[in-house]
Amino acid sequence: MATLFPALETPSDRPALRFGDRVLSYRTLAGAAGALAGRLGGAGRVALWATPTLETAVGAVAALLAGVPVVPLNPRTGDRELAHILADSAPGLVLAAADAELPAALAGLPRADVPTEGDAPLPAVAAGDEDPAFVIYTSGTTGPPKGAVLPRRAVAATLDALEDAWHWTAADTVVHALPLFHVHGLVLGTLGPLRRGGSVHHLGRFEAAAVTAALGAGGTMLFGVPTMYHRLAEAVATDPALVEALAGARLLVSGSAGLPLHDHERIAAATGRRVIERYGMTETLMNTSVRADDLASRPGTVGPPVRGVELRLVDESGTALDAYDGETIGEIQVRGPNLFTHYLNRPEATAEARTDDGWFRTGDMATRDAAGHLRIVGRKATDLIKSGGFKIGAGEIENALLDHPGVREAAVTGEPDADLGERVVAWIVPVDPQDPPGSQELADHVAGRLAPHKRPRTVRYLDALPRNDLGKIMKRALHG
Ligand code: MCA
Ligand code: AMP
Repeated sequence: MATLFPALETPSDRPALRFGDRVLSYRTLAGAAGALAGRLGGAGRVALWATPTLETAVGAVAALLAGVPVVPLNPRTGDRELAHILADSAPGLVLAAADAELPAALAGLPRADVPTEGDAPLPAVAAGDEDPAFVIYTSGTTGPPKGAVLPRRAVAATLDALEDAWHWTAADTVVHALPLFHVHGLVLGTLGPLRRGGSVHHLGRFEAAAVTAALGAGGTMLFGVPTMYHRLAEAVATDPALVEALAGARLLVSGSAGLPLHDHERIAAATGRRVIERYGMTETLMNTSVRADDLASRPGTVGPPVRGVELRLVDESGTALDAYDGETIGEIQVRGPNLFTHYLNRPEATAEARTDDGWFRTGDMATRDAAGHLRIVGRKATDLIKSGGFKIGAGEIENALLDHPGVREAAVTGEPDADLGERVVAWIVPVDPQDPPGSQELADHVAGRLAPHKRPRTVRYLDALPRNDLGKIMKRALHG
């Protein structure tokens, strides 16, 4: 296949990556990534210690140049989840910044420090379109996260479809503060600009002042999850510099969860700018987006399918709906070059995810209006929680909580949260009602085993969980 990064073939001194104060030009990126790529051939899969740093971006580019699949690791992953990901993906090497301290679980793996300078030539492209580019772990309703295997053509197809939808060019600088171990921050926010020959400006961590400065310093597009736009919507009331910065951006893009209308409205009222939403999923990369030239469309929709994506709504029997009425609700199913190939080591889950004729079942429920614009209204599975834009399975948290010696029974649900969209709530039946484990202790327990973003933000104690005649926990009764 053709290279994923044409701009590396004729390197220039234009900035490719900026992380805080550290900047790498296309020339230096090509030289550094080329040097690392030359050492990766035959490594099998490589794990990438995905701190929000230059090194993570260089490491991902190097592995893609070498045709070696990348398994991004959340550097905050707890011990149990990390052990699962390592056992499941069996990387042959870990890529990390030279100053990164790696946990004991990675000590047995050879390590390659990611360089940020070098002048090696690019390796010849050895990988094909269907070869894997990434294995990205994503939560399901039960059990540990599954590794979605994303082929190189899916990465190329999705980024090129967004070029079309967003009029994305080499002149754009994408500003963001997203984590680099998921599709949003890594594929869209980092590889996206590099595929166009444009720039990335990563803020390190999300803060309104940093957004203001980066947009003021030449940023043209802002990518964020709704929690970030919610915080900006709060801030615009008292921050004229932020208002000016947002008003001057070419495109404000939100995704990973739905952006509430109230936040849309507050940002539009203060800045005169419309935040556009796009809808994607780890397994499918991007499915739909409001187009850059369609800023008049109503907030709250995620737009029509992007180029190359076939999309249908189906009813409960799996029959395709032909309604374009903005009312009839069906499950979104998609087909196209943007799709993953399989879940690593999970043939049954892979088979279940698709219909016999190759449509991927997203589990998201939506309506579609006369113009073909989707409005997402919910999810089929109540056991999937979206908090801060992270997908979190209730089952994995329940299992972690049940490992705590003070917990007899546990159920996990999501509750609406103005900042996070949804908040993880744990319902606990303690072993000793007189001396239950505290909420902070349970949050630390989950954060240490799984990841901090999966920790319960609220813990409620019960004498017993509501169960039906078959003994199944009735989660709907919990909130009643
Ligand atoms: C708190 N912390 C803890 C604990 N409690 N650490 C260990 N144990 C604990 N008990 C730490 C955290 O690690 C963090 O450290 C700090 O305290 C604050 O964490 P937290 O409260 O969780 O942060 P937050 O304010 O809730 O974060 C909001 C956020 C974040 C920044 C918006 O949710 C975020 O980055 N979301 C992005 C999600 C995303 O990229 N999703 C894409 C996947 P410290 O202060 O040092 O940081 S979806 C996708 O890819 C699809 C394809 C799509 O469509 O996009
Ligand atoms: P993940 O599996 O973490 O990649 O998350 C994918 C899920 O995020 C989708 O299945 C949707 O439920 C949700 N999602 C992503 N973008 C949007 C959006 N713009 N509006 C509503 N939900 C979204």
